[in-house]
This record gives sequence, C-alpha cells and structure tokens, in this order.
Amino acid sequence: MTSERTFIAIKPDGVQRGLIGEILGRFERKGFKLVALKQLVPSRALAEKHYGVHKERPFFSTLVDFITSGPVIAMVWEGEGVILNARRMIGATKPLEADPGTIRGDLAIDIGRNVIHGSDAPETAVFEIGLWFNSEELNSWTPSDQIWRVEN
Ligand code: IDP
Ligand code: MG
Repeated sequence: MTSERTFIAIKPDGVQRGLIGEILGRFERKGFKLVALKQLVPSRALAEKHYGVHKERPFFSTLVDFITSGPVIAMVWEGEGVILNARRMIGATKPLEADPGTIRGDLAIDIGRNVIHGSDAPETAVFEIGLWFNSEELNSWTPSDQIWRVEN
C-alpha cells in the first residue's frame, strides 16, 4: 500500500457555521487517518503563499481577506489515495455544481464560501503541508482498528 498525505483546511465560513464536526466526521468515517490538526487565524503572508497560484486572479485579494478573517482548521490526513479522494469528497469548486453527497454539494452555495480546501496534487500537498505545519506537528501512528480498514 502506498500511503500519502494531503492538506485539508476548514475555511472561516465552515468554522463560523459550526461545521467542523460534520466535516471531520466524513474523513474519519471514510477511514482516513488524521495526522495533524490545529486551529489558527492565518497571517496574510501565509494566505498569500497558500493561494500564490491565484495571485494574478481578480478575486485574489478578496480570497486572502476571507481566509484571514477568522479561525481556520488546518489538518493533514493520510491514507492510500487520500489526495484525489479528499478532492472527490470535497466536490467541485462551485458548490452549486458540486455533486450531492460531497461536502460542498451538501453544505455550501457560494464559490467564495465553499467551506473547505484540499490539496489538488501530490506536489501541492507537499508544499501546503510544509507551509502550514512543522514536521514535529505531524504524527505517525497506527489506529488500533487499522486491520479492519486495510488488508495488508
Ligand atoms: P479549489 O478550492 O476547488 O481548489 P481553486 O480554483 O484552487 O479551487 O480556487 C481557490 C479558491 O478560490 C476556491 O475554493 C474559491 O473559494 C475561490 N475562487 C476560485 N475561483 C473563484 C472565482 O471565480 N471567484 C471567487 N472566488 C473564487
Ligand atoms: Mg485549489
């Protein structure tokens, strides 16, 4: 089994709306492993680096204003295929186009208030995990019920 890690963040709207438990529960129930979690209000510098690929887009400053507007839940989840699968669980960027059953499809309406971020590829996952966490904050551990999730 080739395990991988991805960076997931519950954006300020998800925190303000009391959706932390709902969102965490989906990843937990799926069987992915939580290896890091913290709440923080991101600095502007952090937000600008995180969304650096969008810096030329017209919505960039609004996006940075929003993501720095309040507490965010930053997480790292681990498991086979977790990068792509978390993106599928999150759903399309525009919540009204996201499939029902996905987090955005079930819990959001507006593109600027789409409750959650997830890394989109192995390279961005490595970059974002390193941006948001120190290596000491990442825990390698084996859930006691792991044998009931993955055969190996
Ligand atoms: P993603 O979050 O699904 O990966 P990206 O295209 O990487 O989507 O955009 C990052 C975030 O920027 C989105 O989640 C969304 O909140 C916001 N965003 C993207 N496109 C637009 C837009 O056209 N208008 C306003 N906000 C946007
Ligand atoms: Mg993206």
